[in-house]
Amino acid sequence: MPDSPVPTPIDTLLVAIRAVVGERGLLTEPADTAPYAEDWRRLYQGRTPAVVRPAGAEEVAAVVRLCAEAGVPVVPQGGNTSMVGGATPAADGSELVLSLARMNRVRAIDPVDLTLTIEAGVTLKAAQDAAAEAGCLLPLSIASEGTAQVGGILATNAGGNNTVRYGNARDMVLGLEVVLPDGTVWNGLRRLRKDNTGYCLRQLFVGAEGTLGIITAAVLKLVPRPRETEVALCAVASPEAALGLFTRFQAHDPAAVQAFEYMSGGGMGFVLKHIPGANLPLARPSEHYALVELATPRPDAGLRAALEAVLEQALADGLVQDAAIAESDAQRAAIWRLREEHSEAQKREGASVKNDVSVPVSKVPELIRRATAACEALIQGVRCVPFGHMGDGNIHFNLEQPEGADAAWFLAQDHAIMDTVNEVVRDLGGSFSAEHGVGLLKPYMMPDWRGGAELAVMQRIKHALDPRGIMNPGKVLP
Ligand code: 2HG
Ligand code: ZN
Repeated sequence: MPDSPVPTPIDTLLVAIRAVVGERGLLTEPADTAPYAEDWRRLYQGRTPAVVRPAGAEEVAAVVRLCAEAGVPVVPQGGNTSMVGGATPAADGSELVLSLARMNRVRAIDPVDLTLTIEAGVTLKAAQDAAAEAGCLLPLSIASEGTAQVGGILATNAGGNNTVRYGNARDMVLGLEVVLPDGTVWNGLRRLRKDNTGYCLRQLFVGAEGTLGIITAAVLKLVPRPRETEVALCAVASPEAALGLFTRFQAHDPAAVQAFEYMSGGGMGFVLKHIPGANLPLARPSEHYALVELATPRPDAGLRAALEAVLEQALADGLVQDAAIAESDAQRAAIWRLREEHSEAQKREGASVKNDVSVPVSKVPELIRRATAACEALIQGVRCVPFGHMGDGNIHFNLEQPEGADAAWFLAQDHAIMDTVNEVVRDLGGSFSAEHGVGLLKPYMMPDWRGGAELAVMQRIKHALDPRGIMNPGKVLP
């Protein structure tokens, strides 16, 4: 009789994990695990012996405890929409992926307290819908909201379209439930507006990208549902004109501006070319566009009149060349789609290098001009595709490969491109990562940008909470 194979330490660990999560909670077939091992951008091809899918926080805790004892790293994963490889396991197959997808219950909504208690695996879209059903708004909106999950959104402190008015994911968190790297569950699901009791632990886990623990549930702040919403797409003469338009809306009523986005003619061209059903609601294409959304919970606020008044004056003054105001929910969605499909359209056009950067809002036009000139000087024929959240100073200064160029050749220059853009960003007092985080892509930038006391404190915190280094290794810290 042939000898039965000697079980490896991973086999032994998986037997113990299976006993915790059951058959449904463990994927080990390569065909099943493959989608969890690659990032959305396809920058990182990882490998994993298993994807663990626990059904609750206690199961997550038991799995993490087993992994800690075995010294096997864990990569927490939500909707796997990271732009920086933040949820991708290493290529050597040494790390387990822990998916939160089965933990997808809305636990409670309180329209008086304006709170939503929710598990990590709920998609942002489902969370928004739950809030809307209760007559409230969860004021966080990102292009990947149909797939991205609440746990990942909090772990990465996602920003998105409404930061100008409501802040980032961090600003919406009242409480958290977290599984720590030793398998302890910290239940901090408090829903208090005031709670001044020592270090603010929840904010430590928000933005840590799963390197300090696994967020399993959260209490989020809601706001009253808008009663009037207006959306307009404007052709503008320049980034400076877009900024001018933004300041006019802010001067008119800062409490009404819910989003203010910039798009370049190049990016819009990719959307019109690659996204089925995308149509420009303007007479002709422009080199620059602004999308504005106004919203208010006040009844009879007269937002439409305000929008028209600001736009008419801006047209008369030459800031705006043409504008389309949405007349229905369907038209509002169609205008937003032109903006939200930018990433997908860019992916279909070819290889791209992304720079998710921020500068003071007043410096956005200068960022666009200077980074465009610097990148065009660096790579002949490169196509600059700046777009994004002008109202909060976060521009996706993305670059598309020159037409007909080799994708691998272009991608091999990603550090040179990112460093070129970052030089301008630094000069303007900005940040090398505005909302996508650091992930696997940008830890090499950390010593330069966050070195000295800041990085040293981060490393001490990491070591204190995760002395064995099993939580999402290789991400964030160099
Ligand atoms: C967005 O704002 C996302 O649409 C993705 O943050 C941006 O693809 C990108 O660079
Ligand atoms: Zn964005």
